[in-house]
Amino acid sequence: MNQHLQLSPAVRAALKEHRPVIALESTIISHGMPYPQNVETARQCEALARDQGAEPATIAVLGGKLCAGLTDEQIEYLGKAGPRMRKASRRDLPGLVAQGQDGATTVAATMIIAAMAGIHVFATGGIGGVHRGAETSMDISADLEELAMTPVAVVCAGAKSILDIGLTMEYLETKGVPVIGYQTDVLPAFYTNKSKFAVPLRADTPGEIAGMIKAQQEMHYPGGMLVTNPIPEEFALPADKIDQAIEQALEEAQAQGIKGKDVTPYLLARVVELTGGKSLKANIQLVFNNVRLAARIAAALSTK
Ligand code: PSU
Ligand code: MN
Repeated sequence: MNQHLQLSPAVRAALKEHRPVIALESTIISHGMPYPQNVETARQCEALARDQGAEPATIAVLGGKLCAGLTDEQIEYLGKAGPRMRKASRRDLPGLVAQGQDGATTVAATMIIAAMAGIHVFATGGIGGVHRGAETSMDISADLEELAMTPVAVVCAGAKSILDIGLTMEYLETKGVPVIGYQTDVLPAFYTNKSKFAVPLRADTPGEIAGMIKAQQEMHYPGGMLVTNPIPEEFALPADKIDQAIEQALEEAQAQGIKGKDVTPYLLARVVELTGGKSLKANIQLVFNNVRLAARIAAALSTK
């Protein structure tokens, strides 16, 4: 095992016994949602995974250790710190490890640590992507590069329109990342269950997706996979309302000169304010939905 990795006893045991395990990220806790809903959601995700028979491995860097499987206290610590916590993506890991520091891991960093631990399935809400205006800002999330090189299947609710969804799909195509629509032919758009973009590949059962992961593993070439899972209809937000809030948040971010790793957290928090908390409710429900699917994929994979 990698010397920097620290598995919780429960995660270690589940991996050893080849039981299903799913990774969960921690930037969503510190930067993706406000306190205390962030901590409640993180704990409920863990409970939901266990209900479905999968061991949850929430991932973060703590004291320079790459931790997979956190205690309730550690989750509380990340959630309370909120945006004061370091947001840790791929480029941040060597510094945090060498200096013995803490960081909440993005999708990219969580994938790296999950892969080191031998975890193949990961549930989150939304991934980073190509931002609107990227042709001048060059703001393209490291999450996309990670999907191209690290063998973890990430279950998300599609790309949200704070990103340029079309360019994000083009980028994933260039990088050779399989994008799968779970029970859908169109790419879901996070708060809404439809976008105007087609998904390249559809799968209707967790077993089918597990089969694709297995095939990818057997071919031994680098890369992960993106599974897009539409938000359940009853929790979806009306597209025009959410788009209006996103437009306004984007304009404000630009006016205030928000850049780099601060862009996504700023936009998410502002959209929560502008929708009077409705986007947060939808966000929580879509994460639960992704945890359920990831657990079922991990269960199917453990029998292959
Ligand atoms: N999208 C969300 N919620 C989140 C994030 C994205 O709806 O919490 C977080 C994830 O951790 C993702 C990161 O990996 O933001 C992407 O940040 P950036 O765009 O700076 O790479
Ligand atoms: Mn960025």
